[in-house]
Amino acid sequence: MFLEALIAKCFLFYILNKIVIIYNIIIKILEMGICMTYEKEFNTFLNLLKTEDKEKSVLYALSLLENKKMDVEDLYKVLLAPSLMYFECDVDDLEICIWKEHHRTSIIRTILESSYQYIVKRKEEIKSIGKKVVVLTPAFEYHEIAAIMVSHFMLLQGFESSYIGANVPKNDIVSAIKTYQPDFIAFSVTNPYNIVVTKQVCDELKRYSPEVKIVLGGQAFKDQAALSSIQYDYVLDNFDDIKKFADEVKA
Ligand code: B12
Repeated sequence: MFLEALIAKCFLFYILNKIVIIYNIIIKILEMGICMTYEKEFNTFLNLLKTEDKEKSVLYALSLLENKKMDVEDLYKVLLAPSLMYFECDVDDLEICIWKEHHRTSIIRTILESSYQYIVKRKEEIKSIGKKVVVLTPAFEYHEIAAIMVSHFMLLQGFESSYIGANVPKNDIVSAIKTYQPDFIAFSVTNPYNIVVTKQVCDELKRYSPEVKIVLGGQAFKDQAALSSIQYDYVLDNFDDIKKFADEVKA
């Protein structure tokens, strides 16, 4: 009797847990406006990604830009970012899931780099705001998709933006700052373990190049406590914040 009650309780807890997870995913997707405007495109893209057909996935995403069904900003916000953020593995074997995730990332990355030509095409309509930004991820941080997207969003907002890579050691950051003399340096940090290294770089920048304003973003800073030890000037949460940031710092 006791055992049956315990099993029933566990089952109920399991179901409730799943409902909460699904609810959170739906809310996040709703927040990003997917269900409203681009539901069909998102589902088509996701189904192609699930088949792991790189050729079809890349061509489909680029056709949306080519046929002006979406602009670069919406492609990133509505298709590319969510397809990684909400990646769900369809098998139980963790080993398989890892390379499946890597494969999907490689598809997204190809689309991301190919979309650059559409930013170049829009160059004439983009008004320069007279500010330079260097975008990167610090040493040990390999998650770079958001950083590349951020750099592209910055270009679209009129910044002169240079993405200098992932896993960039402190000395290379200092050297890039000396060479480019940017107004801003934007860090994308995903893994909370990399807060320590971010703090070290920010301390150094504040000591030797205080004129360069530091912008932080990424999953590592979702927890406010992570920011308490770091010297920074701006913290941004998502791509929409980049527009607000550009409006604020325009020359
Ligand atoms: C792809 C991926 C990888 C790839 C990255 C490849 C690449 N070239 O970038 C690889 C395979 C390398 C990888 C490795 C690892 N990963 Co990983 N990875 C992911 C995954 C699936 C997607 C990340 C991504 O690109 N998302 C898309 C971008 C657009 O979204 P985003 O980063 O959240 O960015 C948003 C905001 O944060 C913001 N933003 C981010 N940066 C900035 C900066 C500025 C200035 C602004 C304005 C905004 C902004 O804008 C975006 C839109 O809102 C996530 C899953 C997830 N749920 O996030 C796991 C995930 C991030 N990885 C995770 C882990 C644990 C790892 C590993 C430690 C695994 C391991 N044991 O080896 C390593 C760590 C490697 C390292 N040293 O960095 C965990 C992190 C958990 C945690 N919080 O600690 C996650 C969440 C998976 C999970 N559910 O456990 N990973």
